[in-house]
Amino acid sequence: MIDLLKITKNNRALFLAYDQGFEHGPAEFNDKNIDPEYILNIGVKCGFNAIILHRGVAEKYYLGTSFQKNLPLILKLNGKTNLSENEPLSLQVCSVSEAVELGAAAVGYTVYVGSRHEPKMLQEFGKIVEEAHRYNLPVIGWMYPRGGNINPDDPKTIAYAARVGLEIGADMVKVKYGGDLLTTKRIVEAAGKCKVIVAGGIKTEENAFLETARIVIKAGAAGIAVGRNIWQSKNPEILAEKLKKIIFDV
Ligand code: FBP
Repeated sequence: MIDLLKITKNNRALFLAYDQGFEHGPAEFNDKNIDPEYILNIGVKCGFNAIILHRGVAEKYYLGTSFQKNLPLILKLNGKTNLSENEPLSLQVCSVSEAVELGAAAVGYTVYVGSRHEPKMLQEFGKIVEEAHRYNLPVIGWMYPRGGNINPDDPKTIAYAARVGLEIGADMVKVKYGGDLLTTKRIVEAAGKCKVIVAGGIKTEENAFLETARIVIKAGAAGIAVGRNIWQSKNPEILAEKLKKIIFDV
């Protein structure tokens, strides 16, 4: 098995997601968080286990800087804008070897499970798993049900997507929240030895977000990958401290 030591602590993880500039566009940003350096500073100061970036930001703001010494990188290898049609297809835009050159400690790839284009993404993801594992790099699958008649929030479909992550060889899957304790437990069971990280989602009232984090950990997930709830917060440091208590103080 590939070890996840560089991006976890006691088998748990808190990741800072900052791939939204690609996936959602600058409409998500304000004057501060549009600057990748602001986000990288949060990542270091708050002790995140890793930051999730696309290649361009990694190359221009991370590579060869002090951030690289203090904050592991998860490099996203595929991406799409939110301007595309409702049968999403996200293909590879960066290679595994380039991720290695950029100092990545792990790579990530989104599969829109259930999309008409699912076979292309599964095939590409399978090749990425093979290549990354040759470098001993952990692979994280963003396993998101999407497209056609799919309900992206149906916990059974999320569990199916998580299971596909295990079957295809991912070391971790990043999934949307299942909605409650029982459904999240089932998602974790479905993923088996493939660890489960739950995505943060849109900015939510802080106490409600922290309660979700508690449920996620109680259900046996390894942690959370949070973006907007942290960097759209007025006080990211305080929220990150609270999240770390929930995730790491077992
Ligand atoms: P957030 O915490 O901001 O939701 O980030 C998690 C994430 O998975 C990002 O990595 C990704 O860009 C985004 O959500 C995708 O969101 P959506 O599936 O809604 O486009």
